[in-house]
Amino acid sequence: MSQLSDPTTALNKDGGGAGCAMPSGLPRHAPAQLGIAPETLRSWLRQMMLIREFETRCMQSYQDQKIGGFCHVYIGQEAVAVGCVAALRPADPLVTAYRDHGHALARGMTSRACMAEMFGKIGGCAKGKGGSMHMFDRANNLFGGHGIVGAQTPLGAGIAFATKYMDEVMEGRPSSRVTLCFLGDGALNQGAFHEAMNLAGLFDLPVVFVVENNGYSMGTHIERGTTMGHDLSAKAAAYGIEATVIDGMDVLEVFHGMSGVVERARANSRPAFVDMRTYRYKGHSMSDPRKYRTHDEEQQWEAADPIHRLRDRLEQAGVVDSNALQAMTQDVRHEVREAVEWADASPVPSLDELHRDVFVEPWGPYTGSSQPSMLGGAENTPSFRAIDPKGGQS
Ligand SMILES: Cc1ncc(C[n+]2csc(CCOP(=O)(O)OP(=O)(O)O)c2C)c(N)n1
Ligand SMILES: [Mg+2]
Repeated sequence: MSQLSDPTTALNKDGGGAGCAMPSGLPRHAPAQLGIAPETLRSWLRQMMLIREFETRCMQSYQDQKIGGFCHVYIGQEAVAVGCVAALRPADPLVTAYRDHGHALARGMTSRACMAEMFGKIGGCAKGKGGSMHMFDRANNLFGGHGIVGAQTPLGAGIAFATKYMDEVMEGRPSSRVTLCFLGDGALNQGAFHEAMNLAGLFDLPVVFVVENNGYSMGTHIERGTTMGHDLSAKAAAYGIEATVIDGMDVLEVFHGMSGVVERARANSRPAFVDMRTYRYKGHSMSDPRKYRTHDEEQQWEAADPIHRLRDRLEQAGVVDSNALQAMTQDVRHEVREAVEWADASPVPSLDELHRDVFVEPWGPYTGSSQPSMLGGAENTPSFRAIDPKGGQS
């Protein structure tokens, strides 16, 4: 079995039992300590449990044909989203790929808005027009959910350029925000990713590219599809970008490791790259029969379960007891069950929603004319000068 697909190697090397198998020459973060407030630790456990319960109910709802289209669940990877978001400030932007429900919930989207989006209903975060792969939450600085592999990487660089420009050029102060841009290991082979890394390096953009390295792109193992799959830091070295390897099955490791990476990116306004070692327990999507990996491999990773790991540590440290755990389990179940009912009851978007929210509409709403209104063809063409900069039209 390869090193990357062996959790016992990934979790037990490097002393202390908690670090990933570290390729030499990489910066190492300190071993995780429990130096975190008990209520914060409990909230991380609850968030991870919420994501798993949410995903489990999504799978059921998909089978019940309440959810259509593609659906990629995040079960097994919960510690990554929760630990990374905990290392951010609320104003730091986040952009990700299509396996995005966990990021949305960790960032603060309500279970209702997330589930209604899954169901394609108007109560969803994108009014049901995006679905599973397009979770957006402007209030929580979540810029999607993107279905084209690697498409979010230039967006991540662009968002970091925008925040840096706003801070440094428009406000005349140091760059203050760090963008987290998540991608799968499969996206490493997209040209867009390399262009984004190049520009981020050239322009000193404060963006952290977090590779959720679950070892597979659909059914292809990383070593079959990606050069230097055993040491992804080589990709970053080519662009002069610092790389860090983090054990993504341990939320404490993720938080401690990412806190250092994010704060260095903030202080120096420089990009960073993280090889986040993790595993997805389920198939690539709901239609994946999972014939490309062994049951033995899956079981080994499941034994390193991120939720059980935190739960056990918190129990040992006296931060939770069995009553508290039971209450948390019930609470999370109730929240997700209620979200499913709410999503089910929410109306579908009306037909006129088809033309809304597609482009910014400085020339007014779509009128149905075959001639674009800005060319002067439509009867109610507003002149450019009549546009109110505050948003409405005079
Ligand atoms: C440009 C492009 N090529 C191919 C696909 C089809 N596709 C969807 S997901 C996927 C695998 C990506 O794997 P990875 O980046 O490792 O993410 P994971 O599913 O493991 O989270 C592929 C090839 C796509 N969506 N976009
Ligand atoms: Mg992958």
